[in-house]
Formats: sequence, C-alpha cells, structure tokens
Amino acid sequence: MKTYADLWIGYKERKANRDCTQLGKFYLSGADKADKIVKNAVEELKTGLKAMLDVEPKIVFGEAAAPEEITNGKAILDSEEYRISLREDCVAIESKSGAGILYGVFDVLRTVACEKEIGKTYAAGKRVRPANPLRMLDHWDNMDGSIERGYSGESFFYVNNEIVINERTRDYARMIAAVGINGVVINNVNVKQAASYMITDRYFDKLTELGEIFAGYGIRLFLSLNYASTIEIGGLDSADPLDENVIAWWKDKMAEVFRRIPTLGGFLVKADSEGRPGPFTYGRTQVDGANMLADIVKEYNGIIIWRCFVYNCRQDWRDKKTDRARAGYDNFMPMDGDYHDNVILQIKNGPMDFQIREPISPLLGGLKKTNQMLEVQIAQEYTGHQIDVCYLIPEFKEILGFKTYCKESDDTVADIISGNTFENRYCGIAAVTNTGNDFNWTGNYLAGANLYGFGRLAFGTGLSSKEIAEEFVRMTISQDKEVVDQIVNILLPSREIYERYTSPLGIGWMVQPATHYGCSVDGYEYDRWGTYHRADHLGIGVDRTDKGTGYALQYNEPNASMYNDPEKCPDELVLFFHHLPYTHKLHSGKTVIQHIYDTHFEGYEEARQLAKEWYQLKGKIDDVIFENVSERFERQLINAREWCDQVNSYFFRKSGIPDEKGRQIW
Ligand code: GCW
Repeated sequence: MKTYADLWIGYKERKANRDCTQLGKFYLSGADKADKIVKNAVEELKTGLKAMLDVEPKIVFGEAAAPEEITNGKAILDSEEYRISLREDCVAIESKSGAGILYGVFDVLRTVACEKEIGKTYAAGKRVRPANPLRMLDHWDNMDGSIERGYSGESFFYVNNEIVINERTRDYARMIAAVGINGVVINNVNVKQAASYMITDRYFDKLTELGEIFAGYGIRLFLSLNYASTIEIGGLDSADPLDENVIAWWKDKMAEVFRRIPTLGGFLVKADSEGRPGPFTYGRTQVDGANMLADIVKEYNGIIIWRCFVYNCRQDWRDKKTDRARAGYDNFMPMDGDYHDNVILQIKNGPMDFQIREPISPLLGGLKKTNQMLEVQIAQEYTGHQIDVCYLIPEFKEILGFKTYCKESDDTVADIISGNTFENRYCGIAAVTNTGNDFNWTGNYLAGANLYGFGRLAFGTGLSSKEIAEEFVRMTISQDKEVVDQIVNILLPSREIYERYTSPLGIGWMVQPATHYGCSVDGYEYDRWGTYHRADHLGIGVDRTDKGTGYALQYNEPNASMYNDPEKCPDELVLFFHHLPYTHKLHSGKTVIQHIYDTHFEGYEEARQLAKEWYQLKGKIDDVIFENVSERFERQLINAREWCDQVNSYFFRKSGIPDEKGRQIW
C-alpha cells in the first residue's frame, strides 16, 4: 500500500468505454520501439487500461515512420507531437519520438479516466503539438530536506543532504509526464553551501540515476547552479566571468559534469539577486556571466536559464525614485540580443514577485532578440500557502493572453514564449512547484489542480481553466456530474475571491513578512524590499507614471499610455500604477475606499460560501480528501476574516471615510 495519493495516475475503475473494441489493440508507430520512453508508455497503457476497464491491450508496433501515414499529407510531425486515430480494430498512436508516443498514451488514458467516449474523441483523428518547447517545474528544495516556500511537507528528493530515489521518484516522473512536463530543476535557486556540491563526485551517481528515470519519461534533469562555485567548491578566489582561471575551472567542471550525468539538460542560475553572488560583483554584466557558462555547456547541448529577478533589495523606504518594478527591464533590456543562443532569460510573470495581481513584466515583449521563458509560481507563497484555495490557472490564462505589442500584430505572451513570434528554439514556461512529501503531494488536495493545470496549460495553451479543472476533478476525485460541477465551481472563482479579501487594486504585499501568510498592512511598508503601498490619510498607491518612477513607460504602446493614465488604466491595477485619493472614482463607479470596503466584505462572504459548498460534499467523496480540504477551509476562513477586518479598519482609520453601507468596521 502506497503512503501517498496517486492523483491522476491512480486509474480507478471506470464504466464508460467498456464496449469500445478498439481499445483491445494499439498500433504504435513512428518511434523506435526499443526506446525506453516507448517501453514506459506501453507499461503505462497496460497498467491504466487493466485497472480502469479490465482490458489487456495487444500492442503492435508499426515500422519506423511511414511518412504519408504520419504526415497525413502535411509537414512532418514535430518531435513530441502525436496523432491519435481510430482504425477498424485498433487505436493508432503515431509520433516521431518516444515522448510523443508517451503523451499520446496519456491522452488516451485521460480520455478513459474522464469517461469521455473514445469513439467521439478520436473519430476525426486528433493531432496535438505541445504549445511550448520547454515545460518545466522548478523545485526550491534544499538538500537538508526543507523546501523554501514549501507548503506540503519536506522534499522528496533530499533527506539529510543525500539524494533519495524510491518508488515515489518514479511516480513523480509518471505524474508530471502525464501532464506534459519535460524538464525539472531539482534544487533551490538559492544554492546553499551543501547544494553547491551537487556538481561534485559526491552526488554524480545518484544524479545519473535520477536523470535516467526522468529521461525514461521524456523529462530532462536540470540543476540550479551556484554562480560562485569557483570560490565555494573550486578553491579559486574569484568568480569573475572574464577571468581565465575561472573560465578554465568551469570548462573542466562542465566536462566532468556532463560526462557523469549524460542526461543533464543544463542549469538554472539566480545571480546578483537577493544576496546571491553574480557578475556584478566583478563589474561585469549579466551577459558576461550567462554567456561564459553557455559557451562552455554548448558542446554538451546544455542550456543556461538565467533568471531576471535582479533588483536592489536594500532600498530605503523613504526613497521614492527607486522602483523595484523597473529593475528587471532596466537590468536586462539594454543588452537585448547579446545573449548567446543557448541562454534563456527566465522572467517572472510580473515585475515584483508573484503577487495575487500584477501587471505583466514589460520584459516579456520588450526583449525581441533574446530567448525568453515565463516563470510563474504554483507554490502558493503569496496566494494562501495551500491553506486557502486558490486555483491559479485563470491567472495564468490572463498572463498568456496579454497582448504585448512587440510587433504590429497582436502577439501575446503565449506567442513569445512558445517561440512563435521570434522563432526561438529555446523558450517556454516554468512554474515554481507546489509539491512536497505530504501524502497528497500538495498539502491542500485542491492545490493539486494547480500542479495538474500548470502542466496541461503549458502543453496546450488553448485549454480553458474550466476544462482543466474538470479533468482534474474527474481524474482524481469523482465522476459524479454534480460533484464535479460543485468542485469546479469552487475552484474557478477562488483566485478572484482570494484577491478580494486580500490586497486590492494591484497593491499586493500587505502580508506578514516572516511567512508571507496572513495580513499585515504595513508589514513591508518601512522595510528594505521596495514593496510599498504609500498610503496616507488622503490616498494610496504608487505613482509609476511619467511623473513618478516612469515604470509605465517601459511597456510598448498602446500599453504604456493605457497604464500611464488613471482614466485608462484597468481598475484591478490602478493602484499599482497610480497614487490616488480615496475618493477617486473607478471605472466601476465606486470610489477607491468604497471598493476596498465592498470587496473585503464580499470576499470574506464568498470564501464562506466556497467552504459551505465544500462541506456539502461530505459522504459524496472520499473521506480523506473531504477532511483534508475541510480542515484547510476552516483555516482559510480565519485568514479571510482577519484580512477583511484588518484592511477595512486600517483604511477607515487612515481616511476617516465611513462605509456607505454602514457595516461594522473595527
Ligand atoms: O520573493 C522571493 C521569495 C524567495 C525566493 C525568491 C526568488 C528562492 O520569497 O523565497 O527565493 O523570491 O524567486 O528567487
């Protein structure tokens, strides 16, 4: 008996599709049948169909790609792309790669698990090409087993500075491959001392084994790199990217690392950020640092993913000219085009740090000659710690759909990171993951929808938030239509509800600094992190217009003019861009202060409503899931109530303006 939930690879018995004869035989073609990914795919298919339908399918391998069959008269399938069609006596899955076959198998298993009709789903043939080349999960796991910003137990990769490989490791690979993830960074971007040794003999054997397991599911292993490894483990006194001794050390080191871990995809680097070392220390640029490493790993097909989270974290709160929001663009735009081909800049979705609402980073669509990757966070650092329900896929859809105007056409963030706009080969999307060794992987069972959903969305940007939520519920909780609808109706509005009872109109923060959970309106106000709301008795918000910090002008037109003008700026971001009087009228017709009161009272009520809907599921779903989420809801309501009352009282006391509706403010 496993000690943990198997979520969407659990394959419970299903009723639908039992009379589908084609499921008795599979024709797999295009890929090499000796490929270990194909072997894993076949095993998965057999396990899944046996458990769900009691079917033991016969597997027939086609010859290596018969071109007409695979291309269907059109361009040859991209690697990772697959096609599923129904023949008289079988289901055919075709792909040029083992990974494509695996994704095709998971597509069929998902269809069966969701009780959708095989006949209808595949009758016309289904051809799927992943939307993004790189679809990654970034773990912030430390080698002592702790997880930075982890809300679901400890690491399942590390215990006591050792790498652990067990059944859970393989199940993890299966689970994330099932949603289309093809890259994993297994250690924290803050590479502490112990983790610097990951690129030494001490860990190579384990990393090789781990890399092989992942590779069997089409997933490439990546490591976070300590930029100052030359000093930390190399015995040199410098990490200057132009220093010959530094370069020579890295050359030897990378030769060793890629020889010992042949499946390694490359490295993720957090440099010159929040106390991490980097090229700035030596008067060099981010380009110098990134290119130095990239040039060395190139011969091993390695890539360097370089984070853009570079800002001054020692700001004086009295200083109104320095603006943390500007930092990414200011640091990285001037050298657009200078990064080498195997460098990707990884850009957080917003200019600050994963708040519940932020504008899109102006680097996305600002950069035109540099590989770009979007970084989002499914670890709920600022969005409720996997205590509060907060289904993030609607937010990610908004981010992906944002029009950047980087060209005359309507290119969105999704177009850029998929490589469609600028024809990049290396690009994609990464999420800081929300997993840990809790029995259900994500703490709150419903937070599993973010893990599931991130992968599905990264693979198929066109899927809707609702489709994804439905799949998650059907695959892991219930097939009962009423139950499915009820849980989907809890998930879908949960992000906006969370926003309503927390920080309004794009302000963000207002959290307790020690944990980032719970309300503290002034928690960051007089601190060094550049995260201020600037509220006084007359108004609130940060002036980021041409008269303020100028951040709004970092966008392409017409976005710059829209954000620069309080009359055009969308309500939900208006205090991010403008300092406004409490009496300012929003597009909604409400004043800023009334909006704050209304959304907080309503947000709390809506959270209570969500909890009520959940409690009605007692007896209709698995008790363990019911209890797990119920207990979280109890804590969510306490949290929501605190936020509501503290925010409303704070702004009433500052402004002296009463609530029009006369509700109780403390
Ligand atoms: O805001 C910060 C988080 C840190 C994190 C950092 C980052 C891993 O609070 O915990 O460090 O973002 O993204 O690098």
